[in-house]
Amino acid sequence: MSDKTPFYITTAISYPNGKPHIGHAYELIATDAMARFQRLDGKDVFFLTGTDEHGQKMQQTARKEGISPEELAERNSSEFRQMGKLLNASNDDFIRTTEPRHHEASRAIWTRMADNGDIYKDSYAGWYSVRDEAYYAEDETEVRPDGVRYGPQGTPVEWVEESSYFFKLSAYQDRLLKLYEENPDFIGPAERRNEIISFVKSGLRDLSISRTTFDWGVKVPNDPAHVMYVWVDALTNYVTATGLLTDENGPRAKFWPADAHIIGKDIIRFHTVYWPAFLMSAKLPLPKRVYAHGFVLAKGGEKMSKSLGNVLDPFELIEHFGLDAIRYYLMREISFGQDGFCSEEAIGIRINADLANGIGNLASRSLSMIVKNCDGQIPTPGEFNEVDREMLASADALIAICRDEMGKQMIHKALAAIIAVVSETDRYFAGQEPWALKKTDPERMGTVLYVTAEVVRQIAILLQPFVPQSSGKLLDLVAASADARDFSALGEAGRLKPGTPLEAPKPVFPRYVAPETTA
Ligand code: ME8
Repeated sequence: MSDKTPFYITTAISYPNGKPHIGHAYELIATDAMARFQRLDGKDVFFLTGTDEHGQKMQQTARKEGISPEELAERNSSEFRQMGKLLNASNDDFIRTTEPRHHEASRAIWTRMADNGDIYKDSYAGWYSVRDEAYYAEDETEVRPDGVRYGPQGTPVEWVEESSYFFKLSAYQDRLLKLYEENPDFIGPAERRNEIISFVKSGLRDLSISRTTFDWGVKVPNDPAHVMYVWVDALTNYVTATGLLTDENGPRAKFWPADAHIIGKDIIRFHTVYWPAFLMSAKLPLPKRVYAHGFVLAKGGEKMSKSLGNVLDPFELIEHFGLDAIRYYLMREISFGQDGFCSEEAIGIRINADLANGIGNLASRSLSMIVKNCDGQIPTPGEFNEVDREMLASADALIAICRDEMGKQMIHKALAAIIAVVSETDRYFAGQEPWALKKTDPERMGTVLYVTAEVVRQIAILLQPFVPQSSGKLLDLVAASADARDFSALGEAGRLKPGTPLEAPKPVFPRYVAPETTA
Protein backbone atom coordinates (compact mmCIF):
# COMPACT_ATOMS: atom_id res chain seq x y z
CA MET A 1 0.00 0.00 0.00
CA SER A 2 1.21 3.44 -0.87
CA ASP A 3 1.75 5.75 2.07
CA LYS A 4 1.15 8.73 -0.19
CA THR A 5 -1.98 10.81 0.29
CA PRO A 6 -4.67 9.80 -2.23
CA PHE A 7 -5.89 12.49 -4.58
CA TYR A 8 -8.85 11.85 -6.88
CA ILE A 9 -9.69 14.24 -9.69
CA THR A 10 -12.16 13.92 -12.55
CA THR A 11 -13.31 15.69 -15.67
CA ALA A 12 -16.97 15.57 -16.66
CA ILE A 13 -17.69 12.61 -18.89
CA SER A 14 -18.48 13.78 -22.41
CA TYR A 15 -21.45 12.89 -24.58
CA PRO A 16 -20.07 10.96 -27.53
CA ASN A 17 -22.89 12.15 -29.78
CA GLY A 18 -20.28 13.90 -31.91
CA LYS A 19 -16.54 14.31 -32.13
CA PRO A 20 -14.66 16.05 -29.34
CA HIS A 21 -14.25 19.82 -29.69
CA ILE A 22 -11.92 22.38 -28.16
CA GLY A 23 -14.11 22.69 -25.02
CA HIS A 24 -13.59 19.00 -24.28
CA ALA A 25 -9.86 19.35 -24.95
CA TYR A 26 -9.70 22.39 -22.67
CA GLU A 27 -11.29 20.57 -19.73
CA LEU A 28 -9.08 17.52 -20.19
CA ILE A 29 -5.88 19.56 -20.45
CA ALA A 30 -6.72 21.60 -17.36
CA THR A 31 -7.58 18.54 -15.31
CA ASP A 32 -4.48 16.78 -16.58
CA ALA A 33 -2.35 19.74 -15.46
CA MET A 34 -3.89 19.50 -11.99
CA ALA A 35 -3.41 15.72 -11.84
CA ARG A 36 0.20 15.97 -12.97
CA PHE A 37 0.84 18.75 -10.48
CA GLN A 38 -0.37 16.62 -7.57
CA ARG A 39 1.61 13.58 -8.76
CA LEU A 40 4.79 15.63 -8.97
CA ASP A 41 3.94 16.94 -5.51
CA GLY A 42 4.00 13.42 -4.09
CA LYS A 43 0.32 12.46 -4.04
CA ASP A 44 -1.14 9.10 -5.02
CA VAL A 45 -3.29 10.40 -7.87
CA PHE A 46 -6.28 8.83 -9.55
CA PHE A 47 -7.37 10.84 -12.57
CA LEU A 48 -10.56 9.85 -14.35
CA THR A 49 -12.18 10.87 -17.60
CA GLY A 50 -14.57 9.11 -19.97
CA THR A 51 -17.79 9.17 -21.98
CA ASP A 52 -21.44 9.52 -20.99
CA GLU A 53 -23.14 7.21 -23.45
CA HIS A 54 -26.81 6.90 -22.46
CA GLY A 55 -29.79 9.18 -22.79
CA GLN A 56 -32.20 10.56 -25.30
CA LYS A 57 -29.65 12.76 -27.05
CA MET A 58 -27.53 9.74 -27.92
CA GLN A 59 -30.57 7.76 -29.02
CA GLN A 60 -31.86 10.62 -31.22
CA THR A 61 -28.48 11.32 -32.82
CA ALA A 62 -28.03 7.63 -33.59
CA ARG A 63 -31.47 7.46 -35.16
CA LYS A 64 -30.68 10.47 -37.36
CA GLU A 65 -27.50 8.79 -38.52
CA GLY A 66 -29.30 5.53 -39.11
CA ILE A 67 -27.12 3.57 -36.68
CA SER A 68 -27.64 2.09 -33.23
CA PRO A 69 -26.75 4.07 -30.12
CA GLU A 70 -24.15 1.39 -29.35
CA GLU A 71 -22.44 2.04 -32.67
CA LEU A 72 -22.55 5.80 -32.21
CA ALA A 73 -21.12 5.50 -28.71
CA GLU A 74 -18.42 3.10 -29.82
CA ARG A 75 -17.29 5.27 -32.71
CA ASN A 76 -17.16 8.57 -30.88
CA SER A 77 -15.95 7.23 -27.56
CA SER A 78 -12.89 6.05 -29.40
CA GLU A 79 -12.43 9.57 -30.81
CA PHE A 80 -12.42 10.87 -27.22
CA ARG A 81 -9.85 8.31 -26.22
CA GLN A 82 -7.70 9.27 -29.16
CA MET A 83 -7.97 12.92 -28.26
CA GLY A 84 -6.76 12.03 -24.77
CA LYS A 85 -3.68 10.36 -26.21
CA LEU A 86 -3.03 13.24 -28.56
CA LEU A 87 -3.31 15.70 -25.65
CA ASN A 88 -0.87 13.62 -23.59
CA ALA A 89 -3.53 13.26 -20.91
CA SER A 90 -2.30 11.20 -17.97
CA ASN A 91 -5.69 9.80 -16.91
CA ASP A 92 -5.48 6.53 -14.99
CA ASP A 93 -8.78 5.21 -16.28
CA PHE A 94 -11.29 5.98 -19.02
CA ILE A 95 -14.83 5.10 -18.05
CA ARG A 96 -17.66 4.36 -20.46
CA THR A 97 -21.10 4.36 -18.93
CA THR A 98 -22.12 1.42 -21.10
CA GLU A 99 -19.65 -0.84 -19.27
CA PRO A 100 -21.06 -3.59 -17.01
CA ARG A 101 -19.19 -2.21 -13.97
CA HIS A 102 -21.08 1.03 -14.40
CA HIS A 103 -24.51 -0.53 -14.82
CA GLU A 104 -23.84 -2.47 -11.66
CA ALA A 105 -22.75 0.59 -9.69
CA SER A 106 -25.72 2.65 -10.98
CA ARG A 107 -28.15 0.00 -9.82
CA ALA A 108 -26.37 -0.13 -6.47
CA ILE A 109 -26.67 3.62 -5.89
CA TRP A 110 -30.33 3.55 -6.98
CA THR A 111 -31.04 0.75 -4.54
CA ARG A 112 -29.39 2.66 -1.72
CA MET A 113 -31.47 5.76 -2.46
CA ALA A 114 -34.63 3.63 -2.63
CA ASP A 115 -33.75 1.87 0.64
CA ASN A 116 -33.42 5.29 2.20
CA GLY A 117 -37.02 6.03 1.23
CA ASP A 118 -36.16 8.74 -1.29
CA ILE A 119 -37.62 7.22 -4.46
CA TYR A 120 -41.32 7.02 -5.34
CA LYS A 121 -43.29 6.29 -8.50
CA ASP A 122 -45.58 8.88 -10.11
CA SER A 123 -45.90 10.49 -13.49
CA TYR A 124 -44.00 13.43 -14.94
CA ALA A 125 -45.50 16.19 -17.03
CA GLY A 126 -43.23 19.08 -17.91
CA TRP A 127 -40.52 20.54 -20.10
CA TYR A 128 -37.40 18.68 -21.13
CA SER A 129 -34.36 19.75 -23.12
CA VAL A 130 -32.82 16.83 -24.97
CA ARG A 131 -29.72 18.85 -25.80
CA ASP A 132 -29.12 19.59 -22.09
CA GLU A 133 -30.70 16.31 -20.92
CA ALA A 134 -32.44 18.50 -18.33
CA TYR A 135 -35.91 19.13 -16.92
CA TYR A 136 -36.92 22.75 -16.59
CA ALA A 137 -39.73 24.46 -14.73
CA GLU A 138 -42.05 26.42 -16.96
CA ASP A 139 -40.83 29.76 -15.58
CA GLU A 140 -37.28 28.86 -16.63
CA THR A 141 -38.37 28.61 -20.25
CA GLU A 142 -39.50 31.21 -22.80
CA VAL A 143 -41.15 31.18 -26.19
CA ARG A 144 -39.02 33.17 -28.63
CA PRO A 145 -40.20 35.01 -31.74
CA ASP A 146 -39.51 31.88 -33.79
CA GLY A 147 -42.39 30.26 -31.87
CA VAL A 148 -40.08 27.71 -30.23
CA ARG A 149 -39.85 27.36 -26.46
CA TYR A 150 -36.30 27.49 -25.09
CA GLY A 151 -34.73 26.57 -21.76
CA PRO A 152 -32.31 28.73 -19.74
CA GLN A 153 -29.25 27.49 -21.69
CA GLY A 154 -30.81 28.50 -25.00
CA THR A 155 -31.72 24.99 -26.13
CA PRO A 156 -35.22 24.01 -27.31
CA VAL A 157 -37.46 22.20 -24.82
CA GLU A 158 -40.22 19.73 -25.49
CA TRP A 159 -43.25 18.68 -23.46
CA VAL A 160 -42.85 15.27 -21.81
CA GLU A 161 -45.54 13.22 -20.09
CA GLU A 162 -44.73 9.77 -18.85
CA SER A 163 -44.69 7.41 -15.94
CA SER A 164 -41.61 8.10 -13.88
CA TYR A 165 -39.80 7.48 -10.63
CA PHE A 166 -39.03 10.57 -8.59
CA PHE A 167 -36.23 11.40 -6.21
CA LYS A 168 -37.25 13.42 -3.14
CA LEU A 169 -34.95 16.31 -3.93
CA SER A 170 -37.23 18.75 -2.09
CA ALA A 171 -36.35 16.99 1.16
CA TYR A 172 -32.69 17.94 0.67
CA GLN A 173 -33.05 21.70 0.33
CA ASP A 174 -31.98 22.55 3.88
CA ARG A 175 -29.23 19.95 3.98
CA LEU A 176 -27.81 21.32 0.73
CA LEU A 177 -27.88 24.90 1.98
CA LYS A 178 -26.14 23.77 5.15
CA LEU A 179 -23.53 21.97 3.04
CA TYR A 180 -22.75 25.14 1.04
CA GLU A 181 -22.61 27.22 4.18
CA GLU A 182 -20.41 24.87 6.18
CA ASN A 183 -18.12 24.10 3.24
CA PRO A 184 -17.49 27.38 1.46
CA ASP A 185 -15.00 25.61 -0.83
CA PHE A 186 -17.48 23.01 -2.02
CA ILE A 187 -18.38 25.09 -5.10
CA GLY A 188 -15.97 27.29 -7.04
CA PRO A 189 -15.64 29.88 -8.41
CA ALA A 190 -17.58 32.18 -6.06
CA GLU A 191 -20.04 33.44 -8.69
CA ARG A 192 -21.15 29.87 -9.37
CA ARG A 193 -21.55 29.24 -5.67
CA ASN A 194 -23.83 32.26 -5.32
CA GLU A 195 -25.82 31.19 -8.35
CA ILE A 196 -26.42 27.72 -6.86
CA ILE A 197 -27.27 29.01 -3.41
CA SER A 198 -29.97 31.28 -4.83
CA PHE A 199 -31.27 28.46 -7.04
CA VAL A 200 -31.62 26.13 -4.06
CA LYS A 201 -33.10 28.89 -1.87
CA SER A 202 -35.76 29.50 -4.49
CA GLY A 203 -37.10 26.02 -3.72
CA LEU A 204 -36.40 22.52 -4.98
CA ARG A 205 -38.97 20.26 -6.57
CA ASP A 206 -38.68 16.50 -6.64
CA LEU A 207 -36.71 15.24 -9.61
CA SER A 208 -37.93 12.81 -12.24
CA ILE A 209 -35.22 10.14 -12.35
CA SER A 210 -36.49 7.59 -14.84
CA ARG A 211 -37.81 7.56 -18.38
CA THR A 212 -40.21 5.21 -20.11
CA THR A 213 -40.50 6.69 -23.62
CA PHE A 214 -37.15 5.27 -24.76
CA ASP A 215 -34.89 2.50 -23.58
CA TRP A 216 -31.28 3.57 -24.08
CA GLY A 217 -30.04 3.62 -20.51
CA VAL A 218 -29.47 1.67 -17.31
CA LYS A 219 -32.54 -0.34 -16.39
CA VAL A 220 -34.16 0.54 -13.08
CA PRO A 221 -33.82 -2.33 -10.55
CA ASN A 222 -36.97 -4.49 -10.54
CA ASP A 223 -38.78 -2.35 -13.11
CA PRO A 224 -37.24 -2.86 -16.55
CA ALA A 225 -39.85 -0.69 -18.29
CA HIS A 226 -37.91 2.26 -16.85
CA VAL A 227 -34.42 3.39 -17.67
CA MET A 228 -32.63 5.75 -15.30
CA TYR A 229 -32.59 9.44 -16.17
CA VAL A 230 -29.20 9.82 -17.82
CA TRP A 231 -27.84 12.21 -15.19
CA VAL A 232 -28.44 9.67 -12.40
CA ASP A 233 -26.20 7.17 -14.06
CA ALA A 234 -23.79 9.78 -15.48
CA LEU A 235 -22.96 11.31 -12.09
CA THR A 236 -22.52 7.86 -10.60
CA ASN A 237 -19.55 7.26 -12.93
CA TYR A 238 -17.30 9.03 -10.46
CA VAL A 239 -18.04 6.41 -7.83
CA THR A 240 -18.17 3.49 -10.29
CA ALA A 241 -14.52 3.98 -11.20
CA THR A 242 -13.42 3.71 -7.57
CA GLY A 243 -15.17 0.35 -7.24
CA LEU A 244 -16.57 1.51 -3.89
CA LEU A 245 -20.13 0.37 -4.60
CA THR A 246 -19.18 -3.01 -5.95
CA ASP A 247 -15.91 -3.89 -4.21
CA GLU A 248 -15.62 -1.95 -0.98
CA ASN A 249 -12.14 -3.26 -0.27
CA GLY A 250 -10.84 -2.90 -3.82
CA PRO A 251 -7.63 -1.01 -4.55
CA ARG A 252 -9.38 2.17 -5.65
CA ALA A 253 -12.07 2.40 -2.99
CA LYS A 254 -9.76 4.67 -0.97
CA PHE A 255 -10.09 7.39 -3.62
CA TRP A 256 -13.71 8.20 -2.79
CA PRO A 257 -14.67 10.94 -2.01
CA ALA A 258 -13.15 12.80 -4.94
CA ASP A 259 -10.95 15.77 -4.20
CA ALA A 260 -12.22 17.70 -7.21
CA HIS A 261 -14.70 17.38 -10.03
CA ILE A 262 -13.64 19.71 -12.84
CA ILE A 263 -16.59 20.57 -15.06
CA GLY A 264 -17.95 23.33 -17.29
CA LYS A 265 -20.25 26.05 -15.96
CA ASP A 266 -23.28 24.72 -17.86
CA ILE A 267 -23.46 21.59 -15.70
CA ILE A 268 -22.87 23.04 -12.25
CA ARG A 269 -26.46 22.42 -11.09
CA PHE A 270 -26.21 18.68 -11.71
CA HIS A 271 -22.94 18.46 -9.81
CA THR A 272 -23.70 20.67 -6.83
CA VAL A 273 -27.42 20.09 -6.27
CA TYR A 274 -28.41 16.66 -7.60
CA TRP A 275 -25.12 14.87 -7.03
CA PRO A 276 -24.62 15.74 -3.34
CA ALA A 277 -28.31 15.00 -2.69
CA PHE A 278 -28.01 11.56 -4.32
CA LEU A 279 -24.88 10.85 -2.30
CA MET A 280 -26.45 11.99 0.98
CA SER A 281 -29.39 9.72 0.25
CA ALA A 282 -27.09 6.80 -0.59
CA LYS A 283 -25.12 7.54 2.60
CA LEU A 284 -21.89 8.10 0.77
CA PRO A 285 -19.32 10.83 1.44
CA LEU A 286 -19.49 13.96 -0.72
CA PRO A 287 -16.81 15.23 -3.11
CA LYS A 288 -14.66 17.92 -1.56
CA ARG A 289 -14.91 20.41 -4.37
CA VAL A 290 -16.71 21.03 -7.64
CA TYR A 291 -15.01 23.62 -9.80
CA ALA A 292 -16.66 25.03 -12.91
CA HIS A 293 -14.49 26.42 -15.67
CA GLY A 294 -15.75 28.81 -18.32
CA PHE A 295 -16.33 28.31 -22.00
CA VAL A 296 -13.75 28.54 -24.73
CA LEU A 297 -15.21 30.90 -27.28
CA ALA A 298 -14.16 31.57 -30.82
CA LYS A 299 -12.72 34.94 -31.86
CA GLY A 300 -15.23 37.73 -31.33
CA GLY A 301 -16.83 35.94 -28.40
CA GLU A 302 -19.26 33.81 -30.34
CA LYS A 303 -20.09 30.38 -29.05
CA MET A 304 -18.51 27.83 -31.32
CA SER A 305 -20.97 26.16 -33.57
CA LYS A 306 -20.81 24.17 -36.76
CA SER A 307 -23.36 26.45 -38.44
CA LEU A 308 -21.19 29.52 -37.77
CA GLY A 309 -18.20 27.65 -39.18
CA ASN A 310 -15.99 28.79 -36.30
CA VAL A 311 -15.41 25.50 -34.52
CA LEU A 312 -11.84 25.22 -33.35
CA ASP A 313 -10.85 21.65 -33.89
CA PRO A 314 -8.37 20.44 -31.28
CA PHE A 315 -6.82 17.97 -33.72
CA GLU A 316 -6.19 20.73 -36.29
CA LEU A 317 -4.91 23.23 -33.73
CA ILE A 318 -2.37 20.73 -32.43
CA GLU A 319 -1.25 19.85 -35.92
CA HIS A 320 -0.72 23.53 -36.63
CA PHE A 321 0.88 24.79 -33.41
CA GLY A 322 2.13 21.69 -31.64
CA LEU A 323 0.65 20.15 -28.52
CA ASP A 324 2.49 22.01 -25.80
CA ALA A 325 1.82 25.35 -27.47
CA ILE A 326 -1.91 24.67 -27.29
CA ARG A 327 -1.76 23.30 -23.76
CA TYR A 328 0.18 26.35 -22.69
CA TYR A 329 -2.03 28.86 -24.43
CA LEU A 330 -5.27 27.49 -22.99
CA MET A 331 -3.90 27.29 -19.46
CA ARG A 332 -2.14 30.64 -19.44
CA GLU A 333 -4.41 32.88 -21.45
CA ILE A 334 -7.82 31.94 -20.10
CA SER A 335 -8.53 32.65 -16.44
CA PHE A 336 -9.68 29.26 -15.21
CA GLY A 337 -13.28 29.79 -14.18
CA GLN A 338 -14.00 32.51 -16.77
CA ASP A 339 -14.83 32.32 -20.45
CA GLY A 340 -11.94 32.93 -22.79
CA PHE A 341 -11.13 33.30 -26.43
CA CYS A 342 -9.15 31.15 -28.70
CA SER A 343 -7.85 32.43 -32.01
CA GLU A 344 -4.83 31.57 -34.07
CA GLU A 345 -3.45 35.08 -33.80
CA ALA A 346 -3.70 35.15 -30.00
CA ILE A 347 -2.06 31.74 -29.72
CA GLY A 348 0.87 32.87 -31.88
CA ILE A 349 1.45 36.03 -29.85
CA ARG A 350 1.26 34.28 -26.49
CA ILE A 351 3.49 31.32 -27.24
CA ASN A 352 6.14 33.48 -28.85
CA ALA A 353 6.21 35.91 -25.94
CA ASP A 354 6.30 33.37 -23.11
CA LEU A 355 7.82 30.25 -24.60
CA ALA A 356 10.06 31.04 -27.57
CA ASN A 357 11.25 34.49 -26.42
CA GLY A 358 10.77 33.76 -22.74
CA ILE A 359 11.91 30.52 -21.16
CA GLY A 360 13.20 29.04 -24.44
CA ASN A 361 15.48 31.95 -25.15
CA LEU A 362 16.68 32.23 -21.57
CA ALA A 363 17.60 28.54 -21.47
CA SER A 364 19.36 28.57 -24.79
CA ARG A 365 21.36 31.74 -24.13
CA SER A 366 22.53 30.76 -20.67
CA LEU A 367 23.20 27.09 -21.37
CA SER A 368 25.04 27.69 -24.62
CA MET A 369 27.31 30.15 -22.79
CA ILE A 370 28.03 27.42 -20.24
CA VAL A 371 28.83 24.90 -22.96
CA LYS A 372 31.14 27.35 -24.74
CA ASN A 373 32.82 29.05 -21.82
CA CYS A 374 32.76 26.63 -18.89
CA ASP A 375 34.28 23.48 -20.44
CA GLY A 376 30.80 22.18 -21.18
CA GLN A 377 30.09 21.70 -17.46
CA ILE A 378 27.91 23.34 -14.87
CA PRO A 379 30.31 25.92 -13.41
CA THR A 380 31.28 26.06 -9.77
CA PRO A 381 29.70 29.23 -8.44
CA GLY A 382 31.67 31.73 -6.35
CA GLU A 383 30.08 33.23 -3.29
CA PHE A 384 26.53 34.43 -4.04
CA ASN A 385 25.93 38.16 -3.69
CA GLU A 386 22.69 39.79 -2.69
CA VAL A 387 21.32 39.86 -6.24
CA ASP A 388 22.09 36.15 -6.79
CA ARG A 389 20.45 35.25 -3.51
CA GLU A 390 17.35 37.21 -4.40
CA MET A 391 17.19 35.53 -7.78
CA LEU A 392 17.44 32.06 -6.26
CA ALA A 393 14.96 32.98 -3.54
CA SER A 394 12.40 33.97 -6.18
CA ALA A 395 12.76 30.61 -7.88
CA ASP A 396 12.67 28.73 -4.56
CA ALA A 397 9.51 30.56 -3.53
CA LEU A 398 7.57 29.45 -6.58
CA ILE A 399 6.46 26.04 -5.36
CA ALA A 400 4.56 27.51 -2.41
CA ILE A 401 2.82 29.99 -4.70
CA CYS A 402 1.97 27.32 -7.30
CA ARG A 403 0.75 24.88 -4.66
CA ASP A 404 -1.58 27.50 -3.30
CA GLU A 405 -2.89 28.58 -6.70
CA MET A 406 -3.27 25.04 -8.07
CA GLY A 407 -5.07 24.06 -4.86
CA LYS A 408 -7.66 26.67 -5.81
CA GLN A 409 -7.69 25.66 -9.51
CA MET A 410 -6.09 29.02 -10.35
CA ILE A 411 -4.00 27.43 -13.09
CA HIS A 412 -3.46 30.68 -14.96
CA LYS A 413 -2.14 32.33 -11.81
CA ALA A 414 0.34 29.54 -11.15
CA LEU A 415 1.62 29.91 -14.70
CA ALA A 416 1.74 33.69 -14.44
CA ALA A 417 3.86 33.38 -11.30
CA ILE A 418 6.28 31.04 -13.08
CA ILE A 419 6.54 33.33 -16.09
CA ALA A 420 7.12 36.34 -13.81
CA VAL A 421 10.23 34.56 -12.52
CA VAL A 422 11.34 33.92 -16.11
CA SER A 423 11.11 37.67 -16.73
CA GLU A 424 12.96 38.39 -13.52
CA THR A 425 15.70 36.00 -14.60
CA ASP A 426 15.89 37.73 -17.98
CA ARG A 427 16.47 41.00 -16.19
CA TYR A 428 19.03 39.41 -13.88
CA PHE A 429 20.91 37.91 -16.82
CA ALA A 430 20.86 41.15 -18.82
CA GLY A 431 21.88 43.19 -15.78
CA GLN A 432 24.80 40.93 -14.81
CA GLU A 433 26.16 40.83 -18.38
CA PRO A 434 27.93 37.47 -18.12
CA TRP A 435 29.29 37.91 -21.66
CA ALA A 436 31.22 41.00 -20.48
CA LEU A 437 32.43 39.19 -17.34
CA LYS A 438 34.03 36.54 -19.52
CA LYS A 439 37.15 38.67 -19.83
CA THR A 440 36.98 40.77 -16.66
CA ASP A 441 35.86 38.23 -14.06
CA PRO A 442 35.37 34.65 -15.29
CA GLU A 443 34.57 33.34 -11.82
CA ARG A 444 31.74 35.85 -11.50
CA MET A 445 30.56 34.85 -14.98
CA GLY A 446 30.42 31.25 -13.75
CA THR A 447 28.33 32.32 -10.76
CA VAL A 448 25.83 34.22 -12.91
CA LEU A 449 25.53 31.31 -15.34
CA TYR A 450 25.14 28.88 -12.47
CA VAL A 451 22.33 30.92 -10.92
CA THR A 452 20.57 31.30 -14.26
CA ALA A 453 20.82 27.60 -15.11
CA GLU A 454 19.57 26.70 -11.64
CA VAL A 455 16.50 28.90 -12.13
CA VAL A 456 15.94 27.31 -15.55
CA ARG A 457 16.04 23.89 -13.87
CA GLN A 458 13.38 24.86 -11.36
CA ILE A 459 11.19 26.52 -13.96
CA ALA A 460 11.41 23.37 -16.07
CA ILE A 461 10.34 21.19 -13.14
CA LEU A 462 7.41 23.46 -12.41
CA LEU A 463 6.30 23.65 -16.04
CA GLN A 464 5.95 19.86 -16.32
CA PRO A 465 2.22 19.73 -15.46
CA PHE A 466 1.44 22.21 -18.22
CA VAL A 467 3.90 21.39 -21.01
CA PRO A 468 5.13 17.92 -20.12
CA GLN A 469 7.06 17.12 -23.27
CA SER A 470 8.85 20.44 -23.65
CA SER A 471 9.72 20.75 -20.00
CA GLY A 472 11.16 17.24 -20.18
CA LYS A 473 13.43 18.48 -22.95
CA LEU A 474 14.42 21.51 -20.86
CA LEU A 475 15.29 19.18 -18.00
CA ASP A 476 17.42 17.14 -20.39
CA LEU A 477 19.29 20.32 -21.28
CA VAL A 478 20.26 20.87 -17.63
CA ALA A 479 21.06 17.13 -17.30
CA ALA A 480 18.47 16.61 -14.54
CA SER A 481 18.34 12.90 -13.73
CA ALA A 482 15.06 11.02 -14.02
CA ASP A 483 14.68 10.76 -10.26
CA ALA A 484 15.25 14.48 -9.71
CA ARG A 485 12.32 15.86 -11.65
CA ASP A 486 9.54 15.92 -9.13
CA PHE A 487 8.81 18.74 -6.72
CA SER A 488 10.99 17.29 -4.00
CA ALA A 489 13.94 18.28 -6.23
CA LEU A 490 12.96 21.95 -6.12
CA GLY A 491 14.91 24.52 -4.12
CA GLU A 492 18.10 23.81 -2.19
CA ALA A 493 17.46 20.06 -2.19
CA GLY A 494 18.11 19.65 -5.88
CA ARG A 495 20.58 22.44 -6.76
CA LEU A 496 22.59 21.85 -9.92
CA LYS A 497 25.84 20.01 -9.29
CA PRO A 498 28.94 21.82 -10.51
CA GLY A 499 30.92 19.70 -12.94
CA THR A 500 27.85 18.06 -14.50
CA PRO A 501 28.48 17.89 -18.25
CA LEU A 502 25.98 19.66 -20.49
CA GLU A 503 25.38 19.27 -24.17
CA ALA A 504 24.87 22.17 -26.55
CA PRO A 505 21.22 23.16 -26.08
CA LYS A 506 18.77 22.34 -28.82
CA PRO A 507 15.81 24.67 -29.26
CA VAL A 508 12.83 23.55 -27.19
CA PHE A 509 10.19 26.13 -28.09
CA PRO A 510 10.25 27.07 -31.77
CA ARG A 511 9.14 30.59 -32.71
CA TYR A 512 5.74 30.54 -34.34
CA VAL A 513 5.60 32.21 -37.71
CA ALA A 514 2.10 32.47 -39.19
CA PRO A 515 1.92 30.85 -42.59
CA GLU A 516 1.62 33.34 -45.47
CA THR A 517 -2.04 33.72 -46.25
CA THR A 518 -2.77 33.04 -49.85
CA ALA A 519 -5.29 35.42 -51.35
O1 ME8 B 1 -22.25 17.88 -20.29
N1 ME8 B 1 -15.71 25.31 -23.56
O2 ME8 B 1 -21.19 16.39 -21.70
P1 ME8 B 1 -20.68 17.38 -22.84
C1 ME8 B 1 -15.37 24.73 -22.41
N2 ME8 B 1 -22.19 14.36 -20.45
N3 ME8 B 1 -15.97 23.60 -21.94
C2 ME8 B 1 -16.96 23.08 -22.65
C3 ME8 B 1 -17.37 23.65 -23.87
C4 ME8 B 1 -16.70 24.83 -24.33
N4 ME8 B 1 -16.96 25.44 -25.47
N5 ME8 B 1 -18.38 22.89 -24.34
C5 ME8 B 1 -18.57 21.88 -23.45
C6 ME8 B 1 -21.95 16.74 -20.62
N6 ME8 B 1 -17.71 22.00 -22.43
C7 ME8 B 1 -22.35 15.58 -19.74
C8 ME8 B 1 -21.50 15.60 -18.49
S1 ME8 B 1 -20.70 14.56 -16.15
C9 ME8 B 1 -21.29 13.43 -15.06
C10 ME8 B 1 -21.78 14.47 -17.53
C11 ME8 B 1 -17.59 21.13 -21.27
O3 ME8 B 1 -19.99 16.51 -23.82
C12 ME8 B 1 -18.89 20.95 -20.52
O4 ME8 B 1 -19.13 22.04 -19.69
O5 ME8 B 1 -21.77 18.26 -23.29
C13 ME8 B 1 -18.63 19.67 -19.76
O6 ME8 B 1 -17.95 19.91 -18.56
C14 ME8 B 1 -17.75 18.89 -20.72
O7 ME8 B 1 -17.26 19.82 -21.69
C15 ME8 B 1 -18.51 17.76 -21.42
O8 ME8 B 1 -19.63 18.31 -22.10
